[in-house]
Amino acid sequence: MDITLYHSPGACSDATFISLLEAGADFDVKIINIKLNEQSNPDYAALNPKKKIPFLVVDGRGLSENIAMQTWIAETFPEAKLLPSDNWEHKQALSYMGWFGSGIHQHITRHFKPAKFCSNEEAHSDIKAKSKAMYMEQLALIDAELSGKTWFFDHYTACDSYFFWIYERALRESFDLSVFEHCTAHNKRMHARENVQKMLAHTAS
Ligand SMILES: N[C@@H](CCC(=O)N[C@@H](CS)C(=O)NCC(=O)O)C(=O)O
Repeated sequence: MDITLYHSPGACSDATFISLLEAGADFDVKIINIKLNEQSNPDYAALNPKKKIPFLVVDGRGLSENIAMQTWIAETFPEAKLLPSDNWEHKQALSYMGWFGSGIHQHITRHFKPAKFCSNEEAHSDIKAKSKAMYMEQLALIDAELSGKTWFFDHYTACDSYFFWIYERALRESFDLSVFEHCTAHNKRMHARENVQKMLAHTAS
């Protein structure tokens, strides 16, 4: 199988990258640096007209959306157990990842780039304040979910890979997340994981 991950270091493709490593997949990484707006380059836009990262190409076929990629990785490499086997827990895992992707990611994006959503500069500080408050509200819910747990389920899953990025990206917006003790402990455990360190080393190189 020929697998290529289109990745921008620090973007939500970090989560896909970690899960591919956790799965033991043999894959190539192609860097599309969103800080340089490379997702808008004609060659990349032809491949992924959504002009977003991550994008996964498997044997010539492309897949967008982190939740779909995470599910594909888990189901293609079942021995890694990246999704729970119990039917209800499996759906709970999809629910978590759907929440991360559509219920939380957007708040970080609005905080990072308010100008993308509103041309009135005077409103930007308000957008930032509100998006930060909405992010923090969601994190409080996740903190409660993680209470007493090592991972989202009784073993490591793709949800842990994905949440790592949700937490880390907010740190780069200078959000003080120390109030969320269970999320913070989860982040520490993630940093101790070999595959997270490998992904971060790839980013740094
Ligand atoms: N719905 C997509 C969102 C992907 C997304 O927003 N990626 C960001 C990086 S974290 C991106 O490509 N941003 C570039 C842009 O919006 O121009 C997913 O879940 O994979």
